[in-house]
Amino acid sequence: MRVLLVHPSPLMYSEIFLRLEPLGLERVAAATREAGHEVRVVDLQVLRRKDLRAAVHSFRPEVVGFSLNYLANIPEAIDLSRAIKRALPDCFVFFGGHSVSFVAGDVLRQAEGCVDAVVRGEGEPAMAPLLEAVRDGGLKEVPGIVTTDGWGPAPKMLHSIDSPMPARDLMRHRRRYFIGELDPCASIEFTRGCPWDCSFCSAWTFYGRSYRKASPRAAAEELASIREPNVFIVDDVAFIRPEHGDAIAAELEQRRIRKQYYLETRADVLLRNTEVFERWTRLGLRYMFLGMEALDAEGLDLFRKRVNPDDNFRALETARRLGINVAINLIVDPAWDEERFRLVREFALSVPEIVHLTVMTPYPGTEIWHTESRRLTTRDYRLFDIQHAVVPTTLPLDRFYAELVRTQSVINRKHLGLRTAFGAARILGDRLAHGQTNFARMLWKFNRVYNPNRQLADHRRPVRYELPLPPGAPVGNRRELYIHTKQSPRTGPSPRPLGGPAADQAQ
Ligand code: B12
Ligand code: SF4
Repeated sequence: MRVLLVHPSPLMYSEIFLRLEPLGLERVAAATREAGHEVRVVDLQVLRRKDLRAAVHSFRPEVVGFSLNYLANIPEAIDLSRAIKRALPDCFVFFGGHSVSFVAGDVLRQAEGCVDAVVRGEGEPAMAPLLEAVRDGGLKEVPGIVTTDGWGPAPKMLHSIDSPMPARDLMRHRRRYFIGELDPCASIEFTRGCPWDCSFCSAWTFYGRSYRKASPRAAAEELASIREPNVFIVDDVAFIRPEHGDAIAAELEQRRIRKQYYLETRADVLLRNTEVFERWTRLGLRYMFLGMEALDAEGLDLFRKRVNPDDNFRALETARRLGINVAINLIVDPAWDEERFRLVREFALSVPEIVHLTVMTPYPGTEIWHTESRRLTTRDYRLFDIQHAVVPTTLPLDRFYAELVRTQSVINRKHLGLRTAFGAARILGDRLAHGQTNFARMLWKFNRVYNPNRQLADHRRPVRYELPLPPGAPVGNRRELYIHTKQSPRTGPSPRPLGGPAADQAQ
């Protein structure tokens, strides 16, 4: 069959710092191709709407699948599906990906017939049975499927993440993927899942708290096949198992592969497995994202981060000693007042690291979606991008955004000041000389995008699609939040009709 896979547009507030290849969709594309189908991919992060229209008209897909890892992209994907159905009424349109897996039934209802199905969970194992069913019938039997007729069997999990290898060859404009000065930048996955259970995060609920590792040889072979000099390791927490990080490093050393790497990890993992990170600095590890989340013990307990402030600060010292550039994430609680923002600015200016701020947001699939007692002030999907406040703020909303943006720009000025002093000009010159303009654009765009009035105005846009209401009840058994469970696929939730607005959360 002719299958077109689409990744939606980038979210405005993250596009400044990064734009990365859609690895999940590339893996879904690879599984589709392996099942004998003809596949094309349109990534709207780097292509325009008119490119999608052109692909629909020239390729005339029989099936179109959208990747929806981000809630904020759901309205865009529904509108695009409607347009595709208008152009090709017989085309089977479906959604898959992280976030849509938690709100599948609601999204189908909101799409009013322009989306035929949502596939929950990992996409690779679902593609062959799905396409067979689209052609020959039997949709209800596809693992992970949800249609307006009800739910199919539980989603299946990949046995090994070694294959299929992402179909990177299908991506146009690969040079547009970058993260900060790593421009251009590819992505790779060494492990899948996370064994922790932070209350604000859905990474562990999606994978049912499972954790899988690529074999070191497969990981090294994949890295060897990547042309870009820079690589973002997408793992939720890199190098949890030191022997795994070491084994991949050994394979790379043997093959003499050297690139520059960016990864995400936790403070306690960095402290526990320092030698592995040190070994990776010799292979090119340059940047690290540390989810510190809060500066005090109370905040860390609230997010069930299972780490203490001392470990966080010791981890920063360790990273500095290893010469790794660190970006720290802190979660802004909408309850913060001016004094709290001032303290955060003071902290951010006192450390050499880059401090990144995200606004505490209850998402479907997280525990706080169920337990957060503050009422949502909006259910507009587009505002669930962790840059907007979706629960009541202590400060009036305009002052909250003014403080947030002020803090972000103070931090950004510090960052740019440091980079100018220590070589941004050189890096910029080097990238431009190689025709890479992503990093330069990032430096110029900040003030245009980060603007309190703009953020406030985002709340006033007419709303067409809304998130379901959170159930607002304590979570009895946390396994009920999982998308993937360790049960056999046949014993998962049996086919059932679509329920009321909170039906997906009850799942
Ligand atoms: C890497 C990553 C990124 C990369 C994304 C690169 C890209 N273009 O896709 C970067 C760093 C850019 C990023 C940015 C952001 N991210 Co992010 N990110 C992740 C992370 C850590 C891993 C995703 C990944 O690549 N996994 C590996 C691949 C193989 O898996 P996958 O993409 O999930 O794909 C599988 C399934 O989802 C499914 N699937 C995916 N697409 C499709 C399509 C079809 C048709 C089908 C059938 C199946 C399917 O099958 C795939 C294979 O099994 C996840 C956490 C997680 N563990 O999922 C957070 C996560 C997805 N990100 C999150 C957030 C909040 C963000 C930001 C909004 C943060 C911010 N404000 O800066 C931005 C928004 C970016 C944007 N849209 O413009 C949240 C999503 C929250 C939500 N409910 O919307 C997550 C869940 C993290 C979290 N802890 O809460 N992110
Ligand atoms: S925040 Fe990080 S450590 Fe916590 S559950 Fe999510 S991915 Fe795991």
